[in-house]
Amino acid sequence: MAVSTNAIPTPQEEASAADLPTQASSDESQANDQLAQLAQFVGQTTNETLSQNEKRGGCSLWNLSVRREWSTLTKEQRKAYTDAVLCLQSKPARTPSSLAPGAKSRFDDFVATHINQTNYIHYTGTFLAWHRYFTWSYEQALRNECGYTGVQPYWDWALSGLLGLEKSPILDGSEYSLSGNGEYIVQTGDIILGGSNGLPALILPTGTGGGCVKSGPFASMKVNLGPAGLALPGGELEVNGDGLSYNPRCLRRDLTDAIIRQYSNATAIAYNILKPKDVYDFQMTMQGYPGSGNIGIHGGPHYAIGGDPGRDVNTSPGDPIFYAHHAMIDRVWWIWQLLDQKTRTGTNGIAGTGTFLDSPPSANTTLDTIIDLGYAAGPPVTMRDLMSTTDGPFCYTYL
Ligand SMILES: [Cu+2]
Repeated sequence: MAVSTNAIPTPQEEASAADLPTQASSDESQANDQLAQLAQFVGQTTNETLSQNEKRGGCSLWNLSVRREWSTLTKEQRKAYTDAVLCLQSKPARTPSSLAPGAKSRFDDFVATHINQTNYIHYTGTFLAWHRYFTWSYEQALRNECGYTGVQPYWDWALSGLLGLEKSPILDGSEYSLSGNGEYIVQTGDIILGGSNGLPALILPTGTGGGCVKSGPFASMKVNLGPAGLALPGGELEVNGDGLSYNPRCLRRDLTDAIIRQYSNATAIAYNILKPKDVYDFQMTMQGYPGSGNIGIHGGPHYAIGGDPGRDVNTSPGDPIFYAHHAMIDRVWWIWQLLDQKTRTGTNGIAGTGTFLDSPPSANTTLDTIIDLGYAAGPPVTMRDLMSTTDGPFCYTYL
């Protein structure tokens, strides 16, 4: 068969800054394409800067690790990840029981640290960097303490919105997922957030589960800590003291497609990357401006998982999906940062103070602010160390 002689071989498509989208498409599939284009461009940028100059932590193209979406992992890779999580849940805690009697395992050390610091790491200047360090430290624990040789996977929420949560590879309940929905139970009333500080309450629907998770790798896991602020259907808040005592119970989930589709679809993600020009707007859009009626792309998946500890901001790392969710949060931040690397990985890439919505008022977060994960992991580092995924202690990128 003859081949046309004037056929020009298609060159490997190089993403250029000039071709990047500037505004989120309201069309879900176009927004997905925009996100892929942005991720490709910043991935390229990451690789270029790595080959150009020396990085503080010695990060190079040779030791760079690549975080991937759950559904792109092989079954063996998925199993290796959940096996390592189960291993972490079987190792004894380092947190003294005098501080957190409920922390029984190394997995719980992370939950206890998050409970302890909840009011200092959400709606603060440290939110993004703290959770970046937390997720990375968890990944390191899986690798160094449980023989995991893979990388922390992330969860593309838009994909789950399109497929439906229960049909998503990450939540389908199979042995190659992070377990799935909880058993169906009758739930009465909606989830009601806020409304106590003069701002309008935000109403969220319940989902299709609500009971204990009964299949997949985490079918028999015990949630030991919390709750410290669990939103229950009907509007009650369940609090068990400071959340640090021993309170073993099953992992509950209440998968809610309507929530993930409304708040964390591809358009919302692209909007969160393209619209905010400063980090204050970026992180507030992501967490939801209080009173705006929007819980943001960060809140969406937390509440779409639902259940216990899914609806408890304090105890949420008690559900193993927390880390894949926060890897995606980190990926969105990584994309946003690299679209204006100089500004967004330095002083001007930080906004906010050390307390939840600056209440009570506290000092501004700076590059010198110290982040300490307590007994979960160490060492304490400064914000300066956490602003780049390749220049400092970290050496990873995202596909
Ligand atoms: Cu958090």
